[in-house]
Amino acid sequence: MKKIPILTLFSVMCCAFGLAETGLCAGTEEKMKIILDTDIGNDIDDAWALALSLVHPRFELLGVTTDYGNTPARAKLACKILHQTKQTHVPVAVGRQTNDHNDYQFTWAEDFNTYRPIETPAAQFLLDTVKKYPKQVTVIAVGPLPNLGDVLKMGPEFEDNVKEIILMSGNVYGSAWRPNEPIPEYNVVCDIEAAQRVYGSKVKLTIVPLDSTTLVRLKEEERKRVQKYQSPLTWSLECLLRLWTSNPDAQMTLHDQLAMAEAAEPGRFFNKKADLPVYVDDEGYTRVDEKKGRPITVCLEPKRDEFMEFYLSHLTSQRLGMD
Ligand SMILES: [Ca+2]
Repeated sequence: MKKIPILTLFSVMCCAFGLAETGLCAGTEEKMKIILDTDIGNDIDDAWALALSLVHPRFELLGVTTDYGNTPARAKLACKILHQTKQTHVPVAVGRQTNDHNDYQFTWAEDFNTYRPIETPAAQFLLDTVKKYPKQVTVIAVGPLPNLGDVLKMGPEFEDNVKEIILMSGNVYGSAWRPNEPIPEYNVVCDIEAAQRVYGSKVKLTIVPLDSTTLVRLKEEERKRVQKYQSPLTWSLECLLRLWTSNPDAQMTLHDQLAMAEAAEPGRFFNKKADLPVYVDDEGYTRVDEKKGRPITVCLEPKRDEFMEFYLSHLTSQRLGMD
């Protein structure tokens, strides 16, 4: 009789009991090597996206690189979250600092030095890591793009060795904020030259644009579900959310988490994925143009409730740092 591998058997059982639908048995799949490139500390969604990279069983987080603005302060936030959740095997690399602005969330970690970033700058760390694991590393970038712009400028090795890039980036047709009126999206417009370099590279590229992300906001009862779970991770997320919101009723838009979810389970959370010839113009618009663009996968029409259940169930699936 042909033997069935134990992992295969477990996968079948997961499916039989519906666990595959939740993604909570995804640990049976091969791990996906990822680097998260983030402007954590600006909007609140970055910290909450980092959280998903820690708890989703499919991800093997090889490192966090901080991008744009006050990158050392951003790195302190990432380091403190990793410390609180006992994930200090994950290195944090500081990106090129472009200003010294002080974002509200920085106060949560400004005196934190227990776990420190590595000495290697972010662009070099990106290059070293993709060379160490050729064609195996997915970079998920959820901020402006100086680090990726810098590493692409360093020569062809990054392009040749990275597996793919997934961005929270751009605005193609419109958004919940401005239907049928695309705007220059923040992550693009902060460093247009870097964005042009990334969009114009030969790397396999997927974007989750404002068209989708602005449709996904956290309801108060969903926030309470995370709050009530009581883990080092959810305590950290709630602290940062309070610092970010001047108004207690303010809602988070889940821009960056949606890009992270697309990495975890490609296509599951969108009704439409289109390969479109996209390029970044000199004002920071992401334009569809057959002549100027190259094929980029654009994630549209998010399945808001399915994504949210997936996301919240993972945030409340394990208490990292308490065992
Ligand atoms: Ca971000």
